[in-house]
Amino acid sequence: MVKFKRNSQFVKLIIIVLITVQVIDCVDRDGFCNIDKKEECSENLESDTRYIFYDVNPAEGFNLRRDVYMRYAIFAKLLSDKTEEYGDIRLVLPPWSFLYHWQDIGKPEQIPWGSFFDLKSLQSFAPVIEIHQFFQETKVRFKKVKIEEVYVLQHFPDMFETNKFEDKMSVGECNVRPDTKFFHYKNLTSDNIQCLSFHGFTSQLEIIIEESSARSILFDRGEVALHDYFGQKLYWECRRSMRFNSELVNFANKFRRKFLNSNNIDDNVNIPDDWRYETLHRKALGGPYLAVHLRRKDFVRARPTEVPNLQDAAEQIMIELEKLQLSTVFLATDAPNEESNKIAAYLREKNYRVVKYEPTHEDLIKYKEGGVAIIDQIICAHAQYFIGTYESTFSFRIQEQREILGFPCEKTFNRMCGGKTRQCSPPTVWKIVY
Ligand SMILES: Nc1nc2c(ncn2[C@@H]2O[C@H](COP(=O)(O)OP(=O)(O)OP(=O)(O)O)[C@@H](O)[C@H]2O)c(=O)[nH]1
Ligand SMILES: *[C@@H]1O[C@H](CO)[C@@H](O)[C@H](O)[C@H]1NC(C)=O
Repeated sequence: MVKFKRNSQFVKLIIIVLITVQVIDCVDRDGFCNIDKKEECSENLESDTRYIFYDVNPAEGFNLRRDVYMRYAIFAKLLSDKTEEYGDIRLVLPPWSFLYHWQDIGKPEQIPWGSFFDLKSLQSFAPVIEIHQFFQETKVRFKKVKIEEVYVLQHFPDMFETNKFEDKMSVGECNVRPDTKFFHYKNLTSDNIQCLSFHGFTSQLEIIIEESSARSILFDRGEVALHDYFGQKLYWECRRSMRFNSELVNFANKFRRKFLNSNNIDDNVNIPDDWRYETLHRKALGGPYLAVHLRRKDFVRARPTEVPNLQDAAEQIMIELEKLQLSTVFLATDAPNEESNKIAAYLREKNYRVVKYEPTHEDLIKYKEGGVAIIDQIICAHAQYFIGTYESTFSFRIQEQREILGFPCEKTFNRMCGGKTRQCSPPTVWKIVY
């Protein structure tokens, strides 16, 4: 993302300083420890455990990261079916820090997955662990852990020029100078970092696992590798296992009861405690409200023809409320308050009820922006009818949730239209598969 002006002396100097610092940093010092030197590092490391790490381009948001998780969870699940060949596979979950859209609080928070998701449920699909469990398992008598092999995935520069779309990978020159510290931990590093030009599916990374004897491998820029099973049964199993943290679910359910007259029994969205017992049905009714996810901020600039202006958004919402014979809209949005207040004012003027979840300061500290986003998503997922924003991964995750809950497709795959005509193609329908 950062572009250096090569002619600037100052930048050159900075680069030299940075390189020098990094070279010094790579030198093996006392206290560095290699995970495979078992005697030195750890008494508890089980001998055939292999840790797979992945990370994602820092510029990617929360909801795309959830999608990248699925690629690696499925990958790890399939590898873990081959214990004979690969040993005991564990996928180490990348903690959440410095997310692009989230407020920068000046320090990496390293939020564990359990804050947002139900870890047990994730583990009932794939052999995933939190990074603190990895630290625990590799523990004592050393200060730094080296990941034995790091592959920074990158696109082939010529991919779109040559149109050679056959699958391929090769270790080569790095397009971007890679980091030597991982997940913002000072004590997690590697002296074996390679760039892997890659075009293909996550499953093809199995070749690396196969040919390597490393006990810890990190795939950085993991989003470069694509889904193998997009939209298929395995994809949906993985997606269904991504149950949310129960505190967030309880909070959202309370909110539904209190402000939206919505509960699972009346809404007919009761799902079993364990995702593995879910079955296909499309009988969900949802609560007596329309839910709208209105993505604004960067989308207003990036997709001007797809995102309506505020008055237009309000008018589209009114038309839908009228059609549905509903009087309440739940509005989920990243818009600043001035904007969402304007929309609400248009609607209230016409006697519609506008409900928004506005987290208190305590909510934000407790649930963080990710938790707050999930609460909004849960509430949207339980509405009688949902309208999302074109090509927003935030909206996609809500649509998936509604597929899991069993809503008829036509009540889920709808979007706000931009432009004057208010006519736009409907979103792609990704139906759940069992
Ligand atoms: N609470 C809340 N947060 C939102 C909403 N819409 C967007 N956000 C925030 O804005 C961020 C950006 O959206 P994401 O969908 O995660 O980012 P992304 O992966 O780049 O996806 P796009 O929406 O496709 O940009 C989210 O992570 C949320 O923190 C919303 O309706 N409610
Ligand atoms: C590395 O640092 C983190 C936090 O700073 C700590 O939780 C973890 O235990 C450390 N790991 C090791 C192996 O010392």
